[in-house]
Amino acid sequence: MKDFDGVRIGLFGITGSGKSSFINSVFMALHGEDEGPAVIQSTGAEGTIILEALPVTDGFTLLDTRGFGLLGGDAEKEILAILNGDIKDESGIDRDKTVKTSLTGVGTVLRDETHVVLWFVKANDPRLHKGAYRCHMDFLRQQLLRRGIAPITVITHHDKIAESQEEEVLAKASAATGSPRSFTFFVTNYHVDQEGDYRTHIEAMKVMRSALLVAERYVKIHKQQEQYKRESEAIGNQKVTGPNETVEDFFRRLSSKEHIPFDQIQPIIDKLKKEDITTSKSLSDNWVDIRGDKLMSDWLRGCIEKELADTFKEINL
Ligand SMILES: Nc1nc2c(ncn2[C@@H]2O[C@H](COP(=O)(O)OP(=O)(O)OP(=O)(O)O)[C@@H](O)[C@H]2O)c(=O)[nH]1
Ligand SMILES: [Mg+2]
Repeated sequence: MKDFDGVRIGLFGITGSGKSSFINSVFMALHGEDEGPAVIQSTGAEGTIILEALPVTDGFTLLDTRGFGLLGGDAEKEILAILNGDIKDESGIDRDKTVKTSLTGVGTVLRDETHVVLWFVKANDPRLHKGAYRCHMDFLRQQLLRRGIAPITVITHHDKIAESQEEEVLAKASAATGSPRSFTFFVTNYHVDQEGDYRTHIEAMKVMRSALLVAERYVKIHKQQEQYKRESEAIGNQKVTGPNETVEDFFRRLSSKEHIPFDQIQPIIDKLKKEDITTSKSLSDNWVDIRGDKLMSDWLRGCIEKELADTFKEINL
């Protein structure tokens, strides 16, 4: 792709959760180096100070971010700015200044965005066990959902917990970040007391394989949305947006407006067609019967309702 530099993988998580160490684990596994390029925390010193973009190969870049004590207004905004591509590298962060970024992710440029999120959690972090972590993640979970980004959770410090605790830690971490179990991984990074071995390599590579799969899917969907947008702009006013608009066109419009991945919508379109609902007008007429359908999340239901109301507002007058 001409307008595309490669996949951008964002690493996020509270300070000390092992983001930089993980980057080094990846570099060591891929390039056989004795140490990686990322700056690790040491006693009395801060870890990652700024955002660091570390190209691993031509195809992908790891974005090492500075962790926060706990998530809050500024931290959330900074993460959104990195997700949106409004902060692309170390030159972009000045914590004394407010970053301007879109809350909804509208108007972002695909090549600058973060295409996949690795969320780092420390297996022995007491906040995970007290449930504080889950509350703090609420806002970001919603934001990632809106953008169609499925976060991958990396539970570091695997060596610090007993095997009997694994199940509980896995359940709590995946609930906090919203990653399914299949996207939640344990990792023991290289660290001072323990030289990494082949297990660290394998764990790091498993995470990277999933990250690249998720990123590929994200980029594909968003490319497709950009193309739909261009096409519908080209067709311009010729497009029927009134009562005869097809359900496909209605959902295509909604998908590019609200950044909804089209594959979340396709099953709904298929079902509507089976029920002979082929235009946005018949969707509107039959909405009372359809709105309870389990294929729709509450958020998507709200978006459809709003769009139907907007579409038929003028006609009903
Ligand atoms: N035992 C153990 N220690 C680890 C592991 N991963 C990281 N560490 C140690 O945890 C500390 C913090 O690791 P970093 O990689 O600097 O954490 P970070 O998330 O990059 O921190 P910030 O840059 O401040 O956000 C360092 O002392 C690492 O050596 C692990 O899997 N097991
Ligand atoms: Mg760091």
